[in-house]
Amino acid sequence: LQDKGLDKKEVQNVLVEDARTGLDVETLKKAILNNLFYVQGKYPEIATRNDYYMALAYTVRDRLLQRWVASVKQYLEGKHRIVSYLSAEYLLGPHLGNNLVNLGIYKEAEQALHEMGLNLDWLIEKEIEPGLGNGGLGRLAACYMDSLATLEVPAIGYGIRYQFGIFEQDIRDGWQVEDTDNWLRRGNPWEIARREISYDIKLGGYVQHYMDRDGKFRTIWTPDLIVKGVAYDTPIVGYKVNTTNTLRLWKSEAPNSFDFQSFNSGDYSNAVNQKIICENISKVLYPNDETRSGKVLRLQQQYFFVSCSLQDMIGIHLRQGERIEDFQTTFAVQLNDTHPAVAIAEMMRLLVDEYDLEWVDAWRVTTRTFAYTNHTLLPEALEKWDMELFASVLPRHLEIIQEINRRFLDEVTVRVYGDQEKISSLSIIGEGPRRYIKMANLACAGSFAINGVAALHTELLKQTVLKDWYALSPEKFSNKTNGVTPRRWMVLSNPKLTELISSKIGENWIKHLDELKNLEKFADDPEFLQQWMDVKLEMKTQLAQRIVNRTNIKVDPESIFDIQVKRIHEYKRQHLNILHVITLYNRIKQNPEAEIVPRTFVFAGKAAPGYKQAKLIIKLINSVGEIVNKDPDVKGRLKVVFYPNYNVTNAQKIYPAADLSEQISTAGKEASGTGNMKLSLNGALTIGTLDGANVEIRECVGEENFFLFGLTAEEVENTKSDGYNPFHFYENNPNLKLALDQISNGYFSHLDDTIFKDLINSLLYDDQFMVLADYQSYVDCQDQVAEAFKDKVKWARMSILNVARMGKFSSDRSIREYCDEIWKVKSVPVTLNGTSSK
Ligand code: T68
Repeated sequence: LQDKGLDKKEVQNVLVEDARTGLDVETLKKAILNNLFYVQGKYPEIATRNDYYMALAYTVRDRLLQRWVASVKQYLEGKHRIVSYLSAEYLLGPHLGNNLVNLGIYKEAEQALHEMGLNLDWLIEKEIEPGLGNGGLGRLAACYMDSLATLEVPAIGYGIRYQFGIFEQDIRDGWQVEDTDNWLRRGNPWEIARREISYDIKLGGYVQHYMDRDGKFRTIWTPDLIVKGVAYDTPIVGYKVNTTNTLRLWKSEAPNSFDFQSFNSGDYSNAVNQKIICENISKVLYPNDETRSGKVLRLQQQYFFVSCSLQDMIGIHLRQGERIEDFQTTFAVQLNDTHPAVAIAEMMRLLVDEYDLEWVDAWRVTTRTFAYTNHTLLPEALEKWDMELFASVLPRHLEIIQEINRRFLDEVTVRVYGDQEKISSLSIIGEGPRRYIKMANLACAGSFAINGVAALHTELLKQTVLKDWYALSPEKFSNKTNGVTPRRWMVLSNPKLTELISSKIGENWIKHLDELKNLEKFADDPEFLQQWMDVKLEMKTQLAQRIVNRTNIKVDPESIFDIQVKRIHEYKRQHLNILHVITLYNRIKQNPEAEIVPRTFVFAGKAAPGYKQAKLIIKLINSVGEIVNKDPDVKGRLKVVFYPNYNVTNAQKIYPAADLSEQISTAGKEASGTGNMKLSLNGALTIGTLDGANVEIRECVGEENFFLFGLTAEEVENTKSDGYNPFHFYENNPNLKLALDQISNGYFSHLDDTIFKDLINSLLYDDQFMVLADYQSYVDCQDQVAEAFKDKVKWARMSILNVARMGKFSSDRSIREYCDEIWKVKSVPVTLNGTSSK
C-alpha cells in the first residue's frame, strides 16, 4: 500500500457506511438519484424506466462490490480450498430482485422508490434476464452458486459469456418460432469486464515432438488460430451474509497482436474475417437439451472456457506461493456434466507441456482435482466426439487422451482379466466405422468422484450406463440429490406465501429449509388453512391476468391450475398430458352434463429448434387448445394454455399459482428434475411417476399427499424386453383410440390429417417412452386428483403438509453434501466492518 502512496487507514475508510454502502431508506434514495445523474446522465424529469432500472441496479451493485472485495481479500489471506464449478451453462434469471433479497434490503428499496414516486416491481420487470442455459442443468448451476455464497463457501463459477443466450420463443399459428436473445442490448450493470484478466487459447494446427539438449522430450503445438478469452465477472452474494463469490464468464476476442501479417500484406478483409471467427466462439448458446449435435464450434466453446478457467486457477494458485504439484490443495473442480470434461486433458497438457511435470505426477494432480456430475441416463445424450473432428480442433489433446487411455487400459486389462467387452466399454475411445471419443469415460477416468443427481438416477447409473465404472471403482460413486434455492424460488417469487409461513414459524426456514416442518402443526388450523387458500387464489388470479394479457385466453382462477412447465421432450411426455385433456373433452362431448371439475392446463417450454417431434407436440397442444377453449359444450370448464417463452422470469410467476405439478416422465428417464421441487415448495401437489427425485419427494411428503401412477423403471425395462406392443393398447382402449384417432384424422387441425402423422405413428408403432402403456393409469390418477380437489380444505391441508415436508430439497442441503463428502471444503465467514452478516 505504501508503495502506492496509500495508508492502511485510508483504504479501510472505504468500508465505512457511506452513500455507496448504506442500507437505510434515506441513503438508498440519495444513491439512486446520484447514480441516475452520474451513471445515466439524467435527472428525474427526463429519466426513462430503463434509466431508473439502471440507477437502482448500480445502487445495488455498489453494495455488492464492497462485500465482494472483502470476500476476495479474506480468501487470499488464509489458505482455503476453493470450489471451482465448471459449467457451460448458468441459467441465472434476473439479478435485481434476487440481490435485494439476499442483501436483506428488499423492503428498504421498495420504500425508497415509493417515496420517489416509483414502483419496485415496475423496475424489476424491466430487467432482461441472462438466459445462459437450456434448462435444469444450467439452472442447477445458478442455484448452487447461490447456496455456495449463502453457506459462506469460497467458490468461483466459470463459464461462457454468450452474447446470445437461449432463443426467445414465440408461438405463431400454434408453431414455435425462434428469435435471437440479444440480452446485452441495454448493457449489463451486473458484470465487470476485467480486461486485464485474459488468456490466449490455441485451436487447430499440428503438434511436433523433439528431444531438447538435456535429453527431455518436448512438445510444440503450433495452432492455426489463437483466440483471447477475457474475464467478465458477476458478483454472487449469499443470503444475509457478506460472502460474495465470483461468477467468471469468458468472452472470446481476437488477440491484440492480431493477424498483422494479413494487415501488412494488405489483406484487410481476411484480417477482419479472422476477428469474426474469434468472436464467434462465445457468440451463441447451443439450444440443445439432452440431444447431441457434434458441432466443431461447440467443441471449441468447451475447450475455450475450460482452458481460460484452468489457466486462471493455476495463476491464482501460483500467486499464493504454492507449488504446481499441490494444485489440488487450492482447488476442487466440479465438472457440470461432460461439457467441460476436456478439462482433464487440458490439465494434463498444462502440467506436462507447460509446467514440465512428469506424466505420473501430472496424473496424480489431475485425478485429485476433478469430480464429475452426470445429468442424464439417455444413451443418445452422452457426449461423443468424432476423432477426426476432435483432432482438427485439439490435436495435442487427442494425443494426450490416447496416452491416458493407453495407460488406463493397461491397468484395466489386468483388473478385468482380459474381458474384451468390458475393456471396450471402459475405453475412452470408441471403435466403429469411425472412431470417437467418449467424454463420459474421460470424465470418469480423470475424476476422484462421480455422482448422480437423485437416488434413483445414481442407482441406475451404477446398473446401466456406468456399470463397468462402478465395478472398477465403487468408492468413487455417490449420490447428490439436487436442490433449489428457496431465496429465488420462494422468498422472491412468492412473497405472500413467504410472509404467511414466516408469520407462523419465523424466518429461519429461509436458510434452514428443514424448519418448514414446523408448519405441520398448523395444518388443521382453520384460520391458517383459509390464509393458505387465499394466498394461492391470489397468485392464481395474478397468473390468470398475465395469461389473458399474453395469450388472450381467459381462465378461471377457481379451476385446478394443472401445470406442466419444462423443456419439451418426448421423455417428459407433454403428449401424455394432452391425451388426458382430450379424454376429458370427449367426456363432455359425449355427455355435456357430465360432472367435470374445472381445470386450466398450463403448458410452457421450449423445444430444441431441430427437434421435430418436440415442435409437433407444441403444435398439438395449441391445436387442442384452440378447439377445447372455444367449444360451447365445454362451458369454460376446460382451458388449455401454452404460455410462450418459458424462462426464469416467467417461471417465477407460474410456480406460485400451481395447484397440480405434472412430473410425468417415463420412469428411468428424468435424472432428477428440479421443477418438481420448485412447484411443490410453492404448494402444488404432484402427479408423477416413480422417476428422478419424484421418488424422494414422495417419500418425504408421504404417499397420501402424492398422486402416483405409471410403470416403474424396472417395469418399463421388463415391458420392453417382453416385446412391448403399443398398438395393442390402442386397439383395446376405446378412449385412448378415440383420442389418437381424433388427432390423426384432423379433428383438432381443421381436418388436416397430415400434420400429426409422424407423432401418431411414433406412438402407435414404436412408443419408446411408453405413453400408451401409461395412459390408463394416468387418466385414473387424474380422476382421483379431480375428486380430491372438490374438497378445498382437504386439498389445502395436503398442500400445507406437502410444503412442510419439502425441507430436504434446498440446494443448501445439496451443497453441504458436496462440501463434506466430495470437495472437503469448509466455510470461511467474511467480515465487514467487524461483522460477519447483515
Ligand atoms: C437436466 N439436464 C436433467 N441438460 O434432465 C434433469 N444437456 O433431470 C436434472 O434435474 C437437471 O439436469 C439438473 O441435474 C439438462 O438440463 C441440459 O440442459 C443439456 C444441455 C446441453 C447438452 C445436454
